[in-house]
Amino acid sequence: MRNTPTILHLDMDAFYASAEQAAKPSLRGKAVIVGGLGPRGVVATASYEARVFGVHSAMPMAQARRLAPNAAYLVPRFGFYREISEQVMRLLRELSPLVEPLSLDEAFVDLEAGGTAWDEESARLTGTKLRGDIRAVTGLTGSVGLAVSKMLAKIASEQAKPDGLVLIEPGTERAMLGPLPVRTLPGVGPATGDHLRRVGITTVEEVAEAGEDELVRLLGKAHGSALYGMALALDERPVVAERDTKSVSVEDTYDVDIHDRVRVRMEVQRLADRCVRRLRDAGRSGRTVVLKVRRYDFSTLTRSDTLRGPTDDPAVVREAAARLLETVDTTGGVRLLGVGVTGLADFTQEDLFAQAQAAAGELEPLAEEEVEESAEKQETPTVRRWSAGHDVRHAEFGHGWVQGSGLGRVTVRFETPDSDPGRVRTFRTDDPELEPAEPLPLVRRRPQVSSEPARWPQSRSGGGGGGATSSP
Ligand code: TTP
Ligand code: MG
Ligand code: MG
Repeated sequence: MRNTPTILHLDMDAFYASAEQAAKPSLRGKAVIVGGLGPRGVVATASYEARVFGVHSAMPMAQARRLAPNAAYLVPRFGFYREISEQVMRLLRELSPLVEPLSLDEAFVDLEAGGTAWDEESARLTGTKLRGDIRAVTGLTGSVGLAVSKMLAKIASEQAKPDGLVLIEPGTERAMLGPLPVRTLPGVGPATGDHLRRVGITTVEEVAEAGEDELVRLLGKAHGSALYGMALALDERPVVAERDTKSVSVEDTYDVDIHDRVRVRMEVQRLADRCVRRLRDAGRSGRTVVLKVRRYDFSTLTRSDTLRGPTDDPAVVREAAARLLETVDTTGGVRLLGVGVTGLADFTQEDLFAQAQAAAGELEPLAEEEVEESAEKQETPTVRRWSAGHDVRHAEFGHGWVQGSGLGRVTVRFETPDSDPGRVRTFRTDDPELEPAEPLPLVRRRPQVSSEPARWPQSRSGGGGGGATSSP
């Protein structure tokens, strides 16, 4: 493990909700809740103003409405968030070739590998500048954690929220971790947390005191040892750059959550077989078997296991997937299962990748999007549907967004990211002057930067900072 705090973790603040607030001036400073608005809908996220009422991600939407009846309720716009995410990831890649995105709003960056930080001071400066650049380019805030390892950097960015930066000074890690609840450690979900609490372990310090043998007895070999290591702040996982991931995977979403453990096991076996068929069809083999489980509350876990060598043997993949399943608590029910094989074919370079994947075995919040998105589409009847929050354009009044609709009427608020809060007007849903529109950029590029034609900010890469992007 390195001894400089040069691993950076960035996580955007209340990402979807902040993006909506930036797009809609009338919602700034207000409670905003983004998520599925259908009968099975859950909260994707809530603005910090809405969190005051106790609303949080993965909560059933009905409950959120009871807690915050006056909040603005919006349907997510994944394409829009993805564009912002790409802007953020571009900024990160200017800091280092080693950028590991974990989801749309979150990534690790190895600053040392990029030569952009080598000690505490340079790390802090780089993190501060990054926050300014993100603000300037996207109009949004992100929180930064800096530490000697991925685990600690992520804990630091959590502590920095919202809109802050926390650097964990080398040497203070264990003292800092000690009093924190066990749930802070990656991989400790509600089930493991409960399990540990029942034997009197509630803090990280108590995990460390319990000792490895005791934890292995409680949680099994893999999970127990891993947890013990984390409690001692040991985390050797490297930041792994995204590569053109060579992988094959299959997954199924279930109409009704599966509760029966036997049935879950059967489904995993089925998926493993299907995955291997795809693998063989492509004439490939792979070393790392990945299991994905989305639970009733929308929490999504990914577990992976790297084999000694590449395989396309159904029995081997099935066995690995089954083993991974045993590390996941599914008592509340399962809504999606997936099995994948990665680290395919050309195993010349893939060792590092495979190792990191295996070491990771961590939360992968990716791709909640896809599911919700398709659920959304299925609901769409042939009639025009005006989803709350989506952009529209009116021939006379210009750009706005749908504030609500029903009973043949749609209410639109006319405003843009750089306008003042706008006025509301109501139309018939079939008004020919009203049409769906694309989201507008959140930050208008100022056309006064030297003689360069207006282009995406990219002048920042060369050393010494071209100055174009420090926040106002
Ligand atoms: P998070 O980074 O977990 O949450 P957040 O950015 O909304 O808030 P913060 O980081 O400040 O605590 O997730 C990023 C986005 O992913 C979030 O804005 C919405 C989406 N998401 C879901 O759709 N479902 C979920 O259960 C979670 C946790 C997030
Ligand atoms: Mg976030
Ligand atoms: Mg996140």
